[in-house]
Amino acid sequence: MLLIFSIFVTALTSVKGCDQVLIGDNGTISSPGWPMRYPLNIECTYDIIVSEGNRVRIEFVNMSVETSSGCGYDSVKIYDTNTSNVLDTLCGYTTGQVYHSSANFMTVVFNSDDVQDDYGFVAVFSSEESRSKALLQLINITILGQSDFLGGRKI
Ligand SMILES: [Ca+2]
Repeated sequence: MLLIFSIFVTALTSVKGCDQVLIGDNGTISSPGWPMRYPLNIECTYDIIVSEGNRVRIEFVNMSVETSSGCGYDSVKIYDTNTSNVLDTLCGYTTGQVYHSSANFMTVVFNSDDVQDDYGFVAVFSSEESRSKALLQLINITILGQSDFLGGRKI
């Protein structure tokens, strides 16, 4: 619990209703009232923003959301905000799912209907280097390495 709290405070969080905007390279999101049961009839949007040039990695570490076909009753939807693609729609009791955004932001939307609550979810996010940024660094190293090599040869 202490660990979760310390991760949580590393992100700047603003809360409006149950909606949250989280700006930072590490943080935690959870359903309202966690670890108590979530309310009926809610929609909560979590906007996660990490350092520019990086991308968001999110892992669902707790999941207790009413199971239904196609998660039509209660659901956790993960959006790649940059492309508007839905990366996945979750419900039920499976944990350990990991998702990556294509840019430095991601949106998670939690919905519950008017019947049957449950304990909800916890997800931990972090910032990781995007492939294009890693590639740029590799190119820089290669070019720098080459110029050093040419300099050393004194052509
Ligand atoms: Ca429900």
